[in-house]
This record gives sequence, structure tokens and C-alpha cells, in this order.
Amino acid sequence: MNSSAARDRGSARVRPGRRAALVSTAVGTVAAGMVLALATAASAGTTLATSAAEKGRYFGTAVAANKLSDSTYVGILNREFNMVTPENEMKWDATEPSQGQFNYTNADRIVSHAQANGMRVRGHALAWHLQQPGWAQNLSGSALRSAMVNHVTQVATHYKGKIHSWDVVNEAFADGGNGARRDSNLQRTGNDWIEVAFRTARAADPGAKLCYNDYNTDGQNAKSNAVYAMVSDFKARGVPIDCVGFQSHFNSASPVPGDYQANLQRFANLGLDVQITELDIEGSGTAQANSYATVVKACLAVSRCTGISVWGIRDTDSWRASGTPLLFDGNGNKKAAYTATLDALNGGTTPPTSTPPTTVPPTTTPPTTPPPGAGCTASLSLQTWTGGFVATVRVTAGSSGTNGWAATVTLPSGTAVTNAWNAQGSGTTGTVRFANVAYNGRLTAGQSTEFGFQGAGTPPSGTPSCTAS
Ligand code: 9MR
Repeated sequence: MNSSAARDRGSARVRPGRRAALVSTAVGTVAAGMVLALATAASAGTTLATSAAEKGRYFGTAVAANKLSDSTYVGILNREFNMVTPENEMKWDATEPSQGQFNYTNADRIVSHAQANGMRVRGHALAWHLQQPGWAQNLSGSALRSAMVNHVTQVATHYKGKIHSWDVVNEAFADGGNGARRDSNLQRTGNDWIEVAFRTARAADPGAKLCYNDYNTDGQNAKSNAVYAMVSDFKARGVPIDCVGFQSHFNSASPVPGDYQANLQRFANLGLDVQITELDIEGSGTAQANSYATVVKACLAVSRCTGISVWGIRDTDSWRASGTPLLFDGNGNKKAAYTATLDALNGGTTPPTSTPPTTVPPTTTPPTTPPPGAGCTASLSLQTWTGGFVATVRVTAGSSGTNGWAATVTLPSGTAVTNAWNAQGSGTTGTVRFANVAYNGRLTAGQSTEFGFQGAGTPPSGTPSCTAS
């Protein structure tokens, strides 16, 4: 029995009802107004990843390594998501089954799949009271503290440069309204165990964002207030923390709180990112769809809410399968909740999936020189440490928008790119050209997207050049 299961006790299970049928728009006669509407909608994405990317967010899912041989599962994964969280494969019991003996086989499979398909990885989780190997459960005091530090160092080092965000510490606060830390073997090593884990993770992988992750912190309550106080203290004392994850496991007994957005915003106001990390909402039909839309809109309304991950792909993949809490049914079909999620990501303008009109717009000869303000611009921000850096490049479309773009960065002599995300790099040294990937090439006028890369050596300076197509 774990705390998650305990959390479920007493929650009324919503029986899966009949899913709302997906409504497809029939295109009949093609009126001029319809053509205009389609042209407007064309800037909206048609998958969760593309639509989220157009809003500068990622859209992710938990992935189980043993499902990577399921073609339906992988088909949806590759089409819809650009962030993956190993559901169990990076946990302590999986990665260090015997003390000092590390096994990355299943986690590496997920990371390889992500890298081969242009997705990023949320690491989950370095220090947690659950899913500890037996040998760790039996340790205490300084022996356990040393084992934890070694575990964080080894795992974060193994995945250095490959992780977008790490859940460094998971679920360290108690339920029950008094805002206390959860009692656990890790907590009993001393109250500073959390900051020690964060400092250790930063030293091992300075390029990863470091998150605190928890459940039942989605609205303002005693537990989220306690996390807020800890994070405020960490920021004040310079303990390295970059993000807070809100798991967002919802059901009828624990629905999306009315102050969800306000709670995300107050954490963002502390000067860190917020992420929705394990979203699932039990239910069906319109009610479930509306709840998903509420969550997406809340994230989009908080500029530092950088992404949303659902906790599985199909209902049958869920740890709470009987609650049908996900976006795809057991056959891999899109549910009403999917459509509502995509629609919310698109700001209410999901493009029609029906056949486009056959009317061909008049062709015009493109101008040989771009009009003023066309093209794109790029800006660079850096996170540096001795011997390396992470660069984030923001690409902004000019007045014509883009169908594709490329940003060029000139690296100092001796510096090399070791890893890039959300863009395809050509070369690793000297002048490196980063072109858009499938989901972020199309930008409307003034719209921005970000890509990043990690480098070894001296960081670049100056403004990257940008060309649009
Ligand atoms: O989805 C995970 C499930 O397969 C495991 O059996 C379970 C064991 O604790 O953990 C589940 O994932 C949890 C996540 O790691 C942390 N937040 C709560 C999730 C659901 O329990």
C-alpha cells in the first residue's frame, strides 16, 4: 500500500459513461467566409505537442518502457507528445537495485526513444520515500544520507545533458492539514535532506531544471502553503531550485480547485517555473473534457507554466485505469477530453479535420526581397557554469510569420554543442545552424518559440542571426 493508494480511499469512482462522440465538421458548400475561417484556423496546431509548442509550452506523458513495443501506443506517443517522463524506470528501486550497482536499461530505452524522436525528458524521481530498494529502506541516519547523495549524484550524472527537468524530491510533505513534512526514513536523516538533494543534483547536472514535485498542492491549502514556504526559503538562501511540479491527479472527490491558476501563479511569482507533471482526471464525457480544458487554460494563463504532462496515454495505460482518466481510450481513440485539451491549447480554434475546400486561392508572385519586418529575429539567454552552459534561443517571427526558420550561433573556438532540443543542429563547433523541427517551424506574425542547446566550453555571445522560410 502506498500513499497514492491511500489517497484514493474514499474517493467516489466515476463510472465510465458513454464518451461524447467526436464531432467532425462536414464541409459542404465552400463560402468565402468559410475559406477565411479555415485560413485563420490554419495557424492552430493539430496535435498536443504542436499546439503546446505554438504557445511556448511542451506537452508530455508518462511512458512505460515495456510498452515501447506496442505500435498503437508508440504511434500516439510519437504523434502527440514532445516530453516524456519515465513512469517507474528512473526511480531508486529501478536504478540502484543493489547498493552501488546501477541499472539504467529500461530508463535508457525511454531516453533513447525520446531522443530519436525529438522529445525531451522529465527525470522522475531522484529522492522519494516510496519505491526505494529494500537495502535503502533498511538504512537510516548518516548511512542513508550518504546513500541518497550517492544515488542522486550517480543517476543525475548518468543522464547529464539529457534531462529537461528533474523531480529531485517527490512528495515530501504530509497530508492532513498541519503543513508538516512527511515522516519518512529520508526525513529522519535531518530536515536539510531536501536542500542537500537539490545541491547534489545541481552539481551533477547543472543544465537540468530542478523541481520539487507533489500532489494535493494544486490549490492553496496547508500542504501547498508549506511547500510555498520551503521554496521561498530556498530562493532566499540560494538553494538551487528552478521549478515546482503540480501532479494534478483529480477525481470527483478531489476536483480541479477553483484557485488552481492563482496557486500556480503565486509559485511562479517566487521566480521559478511551474509545471503540471502527472495530470489525470477521472470521469468521462463533457465533465471530464471541461476539467481538462480548465487545467490547460490555467497553465496558458501563467507565463511561467512551461508545460503539461499527463500520466499515461490510453485509459488502459493508467495507474487508475478504472477511472478512465486519460485523453485516449483503450483502443487509442481520441476522447472528448482530448478534443477539449487541444481546443484549449489552440485558444478555442482547433482546426477542422475534414477535407479542406478545393477552391485554390489566386497565386501571387512572391516578392524577391522580403517586405520590411518579415523574416525572424533571435535572442540568446545563458545559464553558465565552469566549463559549460545551457543556451536558450528565442525565435520571434516577423510580420509575415514563418513556415520554417533557422537560427545561427557562432561558438568561440574550442566550444562544442553537446546536446540540443526543439531544434535540429548542423555541426557542433564554429558557426552552428539550428533549424526548426516539425512542430515549431510555423509561427504567426510576432509569435515566438524557444529552443536550447547545451555546450562544453565558453558560452557564445552576441545575437544569433535568424532566417525565415
Ligand atoms: O504510475 C506509477 C505506478 O505505476 C506505480 O505503481 C506507483 C508506485 O508508487 O507510482 C505511480 O506513479 C506515481 C508517481 O511516481 C508519483 N506520483 C504519484 C503517481 C501515482 O501513484
